Amino acid sequence: MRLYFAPGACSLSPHIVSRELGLPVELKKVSTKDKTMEGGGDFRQINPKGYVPALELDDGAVLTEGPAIVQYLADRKPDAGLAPKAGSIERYRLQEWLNFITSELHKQFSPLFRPTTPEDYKKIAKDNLANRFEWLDKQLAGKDYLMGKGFTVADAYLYTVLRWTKPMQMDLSKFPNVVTYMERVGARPNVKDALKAEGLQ
Ligand SMILES: N[C@@H](CCC(=O)N[C@@H](CS)C(=O)NCC(=O)O)C(=O)O
Repeated sequence: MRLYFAPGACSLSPHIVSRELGLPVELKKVSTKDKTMEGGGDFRQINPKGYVPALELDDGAVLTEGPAIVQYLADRKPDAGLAPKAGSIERYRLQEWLNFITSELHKQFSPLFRPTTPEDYKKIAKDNLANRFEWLDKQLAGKDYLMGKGFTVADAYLYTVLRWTKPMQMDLSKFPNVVTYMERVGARPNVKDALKAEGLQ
């Protein structure tokens, strides 16, 4: 399998998951700005939507959309427990988290990275995010990970997205459970390895 990624982007989530599962995945670096790929080529030939992550399977099929990719990876090694069994209520809880992260967090961050976004709107987006962090902080009270004791693919995604608070100079200190959570996930050896492989440490 080959994972198309950009350092520190949302593709870090499936990258972490592949390492946590011990699945061999070749990394292919993409420029999200001009859609070129390391070694040459136009990334839009791989994913016409032009964004990472994209996962190329061994039969050449390409899977896109982070929440789908991480579940696909987890289902390759179900015993690892990175996603509950398909059809179980716990699996829907995981999907509830993935959808929250993608729509309520990830896509609120996206305009903050665009130089064309008006400053007034950036402030609104940051305030919306702070409201979500307040709720998230309560959910994390007394928990090691989003689903309880065990690390799941939702944690890989949440960690990836919350890392963006740093470049956006968003203060998380008002959310102590979120801060502790970030330290806990960041201390996982596979997470450290993924950051290192993306040149982020
Ligand atoms: N809906 C997609 C969104 C992916 C996305 O926003 N990717 C960003 C990096 S975090 C990107 O590649 N942006 C470049 C672009 O949209 O042109 C998913 O969840 O996978």
